[in-house]
Amino acid sequence: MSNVIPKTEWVKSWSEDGIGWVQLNHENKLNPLSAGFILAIKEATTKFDHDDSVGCIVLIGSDKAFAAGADLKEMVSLNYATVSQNRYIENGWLDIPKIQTPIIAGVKGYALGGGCELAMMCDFIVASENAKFGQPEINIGAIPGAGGTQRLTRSIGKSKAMLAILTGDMLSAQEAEKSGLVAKVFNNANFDNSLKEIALKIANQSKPLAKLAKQAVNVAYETTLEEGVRSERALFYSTFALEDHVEGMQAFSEKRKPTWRNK
Ligand code: CO8
Repeated sequence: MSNVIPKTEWVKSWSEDGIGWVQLNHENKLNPLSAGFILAIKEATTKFDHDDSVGCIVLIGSDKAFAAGADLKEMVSLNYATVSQNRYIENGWLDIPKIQTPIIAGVKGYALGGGCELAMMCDFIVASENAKFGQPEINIGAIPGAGGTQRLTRSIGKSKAMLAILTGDMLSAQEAEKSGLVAKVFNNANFDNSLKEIALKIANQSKPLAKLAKQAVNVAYETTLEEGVRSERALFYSTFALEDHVEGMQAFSEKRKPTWRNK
């Protein structure tokens, strides 16, 4: 597993109207996540994070699955020494939450195990009505390892997270929306357009302002309320240093739409 080569052939990426699309496109439509696959996903998303023309990244899978978890055909050959020495769930995985550009997970079908964890690393999840979420690792002799016990608990609370993780049962899209794991569910026919509409709205915001807003929300995940409010205030003050702050204020008083300069 050392010297892992990114499996770039399993990732399709393109940009359009300020949106950077990254599609998990494994020959197995369940998108099993191997070490090389996650590195390729990291490369594609990081590239868009450094692209000034992209204001929103969207991670999508196939109609059948966002991703059905770690590649069990790869995992079966691993042992304690190889996973710990080769940093199995560090290379690539730890880079996705560091992306500064807003990033949405668009989930159709299964988001299980590492697939659910990858979706939860994005800023929010939009799901189609056929989506299914879960951390079924307990059924295959493991437990979640890429943040599932932590992010799912923070997202849906201890009781529901315990139920999902200890039974391995899946949550429907509707349950996931009701419990706060998913921001919006759209029916299958409207999903692609609705996801694009949300991404477009974000991509058309001032890019530095969107990044500051994302940073401020993420602080809520990491720290106490007092510390979070202090951090938010400092970030809020920093918006006054932006040309886009002046433009936003002027546009409001002149009753027109702002023209963002992204400065
Ligand atoms: N890895 C590798 N191959 C898989 C996986 C997987 N996770 N899931 C399915 N496949 C393969 C099947 O073996 C099958 O292959 P083949 O045709 O060669 O027999 C093919 O994909 C189709 O699968 P099914 O016939 O099972 O398809 P169904 O539509 O009947 O069922 C399910 C779909 C429900 C998704 C079912 O395949 C399933 O339960 N898969 C396993 C899901 C799972 O347990 N995921 C958790 C994996 S553990 C994990 O994610 C740990 C995370 C740690 C961090 C990540 C580190 C990389």
